Amino acid sequence: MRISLVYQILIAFILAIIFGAIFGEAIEVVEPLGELFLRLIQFVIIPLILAALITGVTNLGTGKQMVRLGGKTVAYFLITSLIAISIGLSMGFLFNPGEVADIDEPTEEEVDEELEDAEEQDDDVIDVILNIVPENPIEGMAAGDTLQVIFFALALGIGILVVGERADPLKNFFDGLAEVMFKITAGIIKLAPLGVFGILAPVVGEHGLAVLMPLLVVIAALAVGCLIHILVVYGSTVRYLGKISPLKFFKGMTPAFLFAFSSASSAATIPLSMKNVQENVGVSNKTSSFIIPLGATINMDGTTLYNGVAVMFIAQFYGIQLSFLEIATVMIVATLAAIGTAGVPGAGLIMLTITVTAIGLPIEGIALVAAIDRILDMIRTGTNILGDSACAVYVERSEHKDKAFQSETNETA
Ligand code: DAS
Repeated sequence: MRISLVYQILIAFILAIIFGAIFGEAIEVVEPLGELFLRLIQFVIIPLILAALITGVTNLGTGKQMVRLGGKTVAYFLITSLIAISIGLSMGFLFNPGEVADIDEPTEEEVDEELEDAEEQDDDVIDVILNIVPENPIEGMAAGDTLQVIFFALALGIGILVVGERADPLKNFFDGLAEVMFKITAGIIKLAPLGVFGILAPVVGEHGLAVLMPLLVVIAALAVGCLIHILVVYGSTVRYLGKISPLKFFKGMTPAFLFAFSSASSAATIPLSMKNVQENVGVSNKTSSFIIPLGATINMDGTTLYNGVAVMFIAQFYGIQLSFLEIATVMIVATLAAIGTAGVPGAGLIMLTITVTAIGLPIEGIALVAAIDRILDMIRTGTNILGDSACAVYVERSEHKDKAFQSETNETA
């Protein structure tokens, strides 16, 4: 009996939690399994993003369609990010984590440890956005800078659209490269259950309840906020804009969600997100090739929501009353910083540095949440990838009206 990938990943996810809880830090022996899988994903991700995006753009048809579809996509990303930061700030008010959490001030060494990372990231929002433009696209690709690869791919794709027929050989090359990369990726994805187990079990083993308990209120505030955002914003998107059943969407996206949750990397989840949104939800390759890689890098609702919760937590912990202007600044800075933060593990903590600095909160506050950042990152990343897929469903329906979702197959991935 062949168990579909959905259930294989679900079983691996549950086993990882059980084995991690039973064996504690000893379970780290399975870490190489997770490492191997992540390396295989990193091996394909840059050429996959490049080819998928260029093909996604060049197959959109005309430049006008590209502008219309791109406009809808970015507008959706910005609106849902603003909703996310509002929910995050509200959860901060509601759960009052800064008062409730029974933790001490971070020690000098804890602060220094976080500050050196924070100082490395002493960019402000403008620098972070400017960094999207590669000084040298090949260098950006070699460095695995997904934001710069996306900028390069969009420029090439638009260039091919503008040049037209004379660029057909280039268009055909990237169509072929995308096809080959999808095939290679499909083979790698079959190992996802092993990857989920190898990545998640050591995290569960390392983060025993002792580490999590004192900050459980922060985890709860983020988890409830993300659940509300997922059910209300994405549920409404697929139901009223995509005109498909939310149940079908959430079930279809489960493998990608579980992998994103385990790996805490939207970029590493791109292949599985594309497979699930195409095969289980019925979004066309054309729409998903454009939106999923783009969204995995510039659309991070979970991370933006987390910024709202964390800013409130730090302000409350240090007894600082945020003014309306400071709250408005957080909303704008967090939304913009999400565009410039790549979908890799820990990106949210970097973004928090930018947000905290922007309103003059004590930067030491970063150290307060650093210990449990991996757990918070899993929740944020799972939310991030669902936002990308919900956007793909909305755009698919709005671009293809009644012809949308015809590519769906019954088999779930
Ligand atoms: N891990 C990031 C991602 O891959 C999210 C984050 O760090 O907030 O989306």
